[in-house]
Amino acid sequence: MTRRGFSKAGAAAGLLLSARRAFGAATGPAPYGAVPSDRQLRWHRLETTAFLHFTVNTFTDKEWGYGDEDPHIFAPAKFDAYAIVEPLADAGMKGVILTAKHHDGFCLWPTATTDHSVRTSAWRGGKGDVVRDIADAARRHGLAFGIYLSPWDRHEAAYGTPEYIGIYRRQLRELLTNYGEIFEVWHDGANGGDGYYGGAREKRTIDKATYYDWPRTWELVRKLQPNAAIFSDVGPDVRWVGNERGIAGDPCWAAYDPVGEDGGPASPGNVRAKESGTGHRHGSRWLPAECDVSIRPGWFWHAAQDGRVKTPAELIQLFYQAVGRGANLLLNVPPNRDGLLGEPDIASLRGLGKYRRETFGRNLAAGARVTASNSRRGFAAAHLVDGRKDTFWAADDGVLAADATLDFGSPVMFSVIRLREAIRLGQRVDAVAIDTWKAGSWETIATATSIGPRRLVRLEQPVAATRLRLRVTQASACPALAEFALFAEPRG
Ligand code: FUL
Repeated sequence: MTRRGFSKAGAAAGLLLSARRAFGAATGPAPYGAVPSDRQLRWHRLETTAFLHFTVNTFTDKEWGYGDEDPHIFAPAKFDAYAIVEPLADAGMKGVILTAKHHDGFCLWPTATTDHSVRTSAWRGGKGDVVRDIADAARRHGLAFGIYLSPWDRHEAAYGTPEYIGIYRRQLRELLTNYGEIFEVWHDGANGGDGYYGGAREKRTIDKATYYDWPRTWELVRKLQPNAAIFSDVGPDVRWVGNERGIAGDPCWAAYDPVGEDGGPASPGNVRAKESGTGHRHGSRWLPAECDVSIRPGWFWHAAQDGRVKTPAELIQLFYQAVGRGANLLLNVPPNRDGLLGEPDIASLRGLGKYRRETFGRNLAAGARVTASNSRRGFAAAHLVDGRKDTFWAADDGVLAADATLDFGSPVMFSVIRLREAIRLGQRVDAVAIDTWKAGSWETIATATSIGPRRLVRLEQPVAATRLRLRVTQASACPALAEFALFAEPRG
């Protein structure tokens, strides 16, 4: 900008400021604490995504392949990516992450970095590409596509030497340049140990803190896929929740400063997992939790587990324990040896999808008359029920407890409450209570702590109310809430 342009802009800003003072124009609250990046905001909106664990293990009945598997055993005769993704989309999944390479080192795409891939298998005469097919199917069903690339490679002879880091990065480069937009890159923390290693059949341990030189790998991801969220035990965009049961802490704060198991610096594979579930209330980094869990006991498909697929009711419970606490749910549904999802898995996914559509299809609080104990000018409490995510109710600076009352005119029956903060401004609210007006006084029906991108409160019984009050009982900065919604679960 030229100096003249600059002073013109300065004058305009000054005018705007004095106009604001004169007419009392709205000024939003200043952000509080850690705030999300645009990349993280996009990731939050996904809420539920699916994981596909699929590789040679599917055919050997193992969870961790040793790395000496013959590529020919990978033979999913009826593989149909479109059929795999359809039930995921029906369940409301907004993205799908594929194990492009698991610890056994077998690559599901025809990589130039190794012969240990679909290219040397008999499947589709060596011309198949699982990554391509799933990426295309995901897009056709409107889902984002992401990749899991195991850092630990039990097949590769160079594993444990600096040469392997080059191979890993070349594999990433192939995946991040040839398959369109990638929404998430998943680096797991299982690292080193025994394996085939090109025939050495030995144990190799690596220094988790230094071997992979993660900052440089993350730079590569940023360069090739600037919109992709990077997941690991320590982020940098999304953190592991600290368990593989799909359950977030309660509270679950989006902010987090990961610490290593011994209290020193953390790295993927070395994090105090028990703190990852709750995060840190006043942590310095916005690093939200992702809850990864399998629909079956194992991550990979095993015939013996066909009878142990989680029921729709169990998936719904997980949805509340993850998504309802502000985390994202990453639900693994492993393809079988045919290269399709199993019937019991599909049935449970359909049950989840039906429940979500029937419950969340209609917001019963929409259009309620809303008043508040305190509202900042331009940030009225009516924004809680306007159905928009970009508008919000905010209190004046310094007001840390405030309430909003919703009047429906006639009784409304509901069993789920959804709250959302205006998270661009950070996580500000510490605790809330919800009351209904009953026989002349307020009665508390629910309390909750962290909200962040969302909080779902599922009541044990449906409640009928004509008037309802949301009380922010504790906040670290004036509250800024984008949504208060009510839903009725299907009966029976
Ligand atoms: C872990 C792996 O060891 C498991 O096999 C699985 O992939 C899980 C999601 O991550 O680190």
